[in-house]
Amino acid sequence: MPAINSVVSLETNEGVAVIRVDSPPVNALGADVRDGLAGAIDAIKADPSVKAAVLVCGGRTFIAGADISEFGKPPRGVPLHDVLDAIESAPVPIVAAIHGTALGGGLETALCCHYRVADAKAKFGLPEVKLGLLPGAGGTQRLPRVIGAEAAVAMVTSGAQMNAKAALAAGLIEDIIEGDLTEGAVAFAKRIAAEGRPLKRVRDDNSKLGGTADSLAPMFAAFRSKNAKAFKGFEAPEANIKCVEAAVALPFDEGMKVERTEFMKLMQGLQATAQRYVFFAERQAAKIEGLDPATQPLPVKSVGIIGAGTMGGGIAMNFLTAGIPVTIVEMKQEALDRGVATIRRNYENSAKKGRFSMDEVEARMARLTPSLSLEDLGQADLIIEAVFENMDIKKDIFGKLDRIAKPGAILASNTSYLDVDAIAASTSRPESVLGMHFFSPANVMRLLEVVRGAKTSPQLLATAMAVGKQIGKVSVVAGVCHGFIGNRMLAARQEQANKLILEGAKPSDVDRVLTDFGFPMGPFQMADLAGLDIGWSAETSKGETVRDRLCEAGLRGQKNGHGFYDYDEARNRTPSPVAEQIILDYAAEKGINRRDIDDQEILERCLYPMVNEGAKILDEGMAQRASDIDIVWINGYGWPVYRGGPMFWAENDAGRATIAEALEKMGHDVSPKLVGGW
Ligand code: TC6
Repeated sequence: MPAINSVVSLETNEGVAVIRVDSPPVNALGADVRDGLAGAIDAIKADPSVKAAVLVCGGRTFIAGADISEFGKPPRGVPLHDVLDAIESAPVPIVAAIHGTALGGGLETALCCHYRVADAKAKFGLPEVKLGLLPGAGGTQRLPRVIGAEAAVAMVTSGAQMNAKAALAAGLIEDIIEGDLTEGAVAFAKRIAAEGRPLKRVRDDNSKLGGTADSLAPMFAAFRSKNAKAFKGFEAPEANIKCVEAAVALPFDEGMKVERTEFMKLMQGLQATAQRYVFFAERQAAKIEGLDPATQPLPVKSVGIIGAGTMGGGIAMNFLTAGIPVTIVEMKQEALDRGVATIRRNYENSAKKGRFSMDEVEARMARLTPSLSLEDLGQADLIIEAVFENMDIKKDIFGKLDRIAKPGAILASNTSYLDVDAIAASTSRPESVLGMHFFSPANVMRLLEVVRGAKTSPQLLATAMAVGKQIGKVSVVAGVCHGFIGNRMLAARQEQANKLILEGAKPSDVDRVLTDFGFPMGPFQMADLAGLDIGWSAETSKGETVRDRLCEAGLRGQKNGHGFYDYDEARNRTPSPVAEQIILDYAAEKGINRRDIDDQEILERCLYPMVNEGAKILDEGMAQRASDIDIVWINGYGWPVYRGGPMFWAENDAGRATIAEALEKMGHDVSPKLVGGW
């Protein structure tokens, strides 16, 4: 095809010009693509033989958006708005031919074309909100003019994708093409040219908005209040809503000005910087430093799981859902039956909510083989142990697995704290052993810490990371240390939280400060939810900690309605006077002087030591990079994504020097990396 430049080509046959973008990996709208598109439109304008054009992409997807790596850098090439204006005002109809994912600037480009067709698997979305932004290339003004303001506001504030069938029903595309997409789109273009169909410019058509500013005001108000909790702390959703309101209330060009202003505000803010950072950090986390590029992950076609409790069952669901057969082993029939029944119930509940069919429930359950014998795991490619956190039990199991598992099988422990090297030493093949630490509920939480032992083979590590991706997890490599990345840092926060309530802060103060910061819950709400009696027993309790005393007084957390908080039937909570008295008595007994503690001190004492621990993790090489730590905290512990993770926050918001100085004053041992940078 004749090239316009290195990534865009143009070829005209029988009056139809085909503009083809080929810019791997995802045809993002970088400067070359924009220049090429502008060049192609100029060429079409100059060629009177062209009666219609098709815009199509090579590779795995239609344009997947603006090139995020250009954001925040000096502008290059033809601006996107100029390219889109040129497409929209072209003298002949342009048909977008969409496959893969038309996202962000990609969908905005398609919305400037006069017609849109797609293959049956195509998906459409404006995910800018997930980057702390809004679709700033006319998306907030054009989408409502195509699918209506109500559907558009939901789409731009969630970033959710629409499939081809729904897009056809919503009027976002004109046709679904069976067979070759380019051929189908060219045939479509010829037809509209022959029929002399008009150039449909989305900007000129207000008929689908669905109402006026007045008539739609209650819809916007209801939308805001329904989503208030989900949008809390985020700046981008409200900016997106304002723009869709402007699309309804104002002429197109005026609406575009509102969109521009709101876009620039977001683009210059810290939230968008943080969310963009997280986008790349997540992809970076998948990469193993120093891995020989020739290393290929091994195929994992069957999985064994030891333990059918909450963790084991949740872990099993990941694989069953991804189509991988699982053999799940328990010691007693009753526990096995209970575990299998829980998996079935979870799937049935999802099916009842309409997420998939009952047939799908049966298909998933059919991949599950319950067993009472470890011997049944002999053929599994990957075996994950998810039993009680006890080193002796784990060593015993791994000793047995060493005898049973086939050569080359991955032997993984779901331990959250224990020494993976010591577990590996109980086998004759430590190179086959690693940690796969899932987070509860394991079928829901996105994080997976893959713990690399001293002797773990690089190929097995690569396989575990690939498996994580296959089951939809965000996987992060961690080294062997107590609590790995996440729980090790959590312990630093918990230590301070426990001290704060003895020194004068209330548990509800600590929780409030952290939820105001953006965490979904604070440490004491979390303790109540998990159960105060985890790891506690009446026989061995020595009343040494506040938690021991709460348990001794019968407070167990949410499960019995009493913990740091009292809970009513609807799980509304109020601070527990019993717990408060226990804390006061404990502090008095230990001779701790109570004082007023302000919110800033709570925040600093909870978060600064966490950052310090993160820096020590880097000092020791227990995480590959600071951004991996951020990915752990965002995906496993509810760190607000718009604050970019603890290490990003330290670097770009709180300030490393400020944190180091404060920690010094608090008497902490400050990490060299916190002072010198990571
Ligand atoms: C926007 O459009 C704003 C418009 C307003 C302007 C005024 N830019 O995810 P994968 C890279 S905002 C640059 O592993 P998948 C990615 O880093 C944008 N690079 O693949 C990775 O690079 P690596 C709105 C990008 O098949 C490689 O491509 N659009 C971009 O699992 C492969 O990515 C979005 O937010 C980009 N836009 O999923 C869409 N996208 O190999 C963001 C990807 O060097 N992208 N890369 O690590 C996605 O959601 C997914 O990448 C996907 C493909 C669904 C397109």
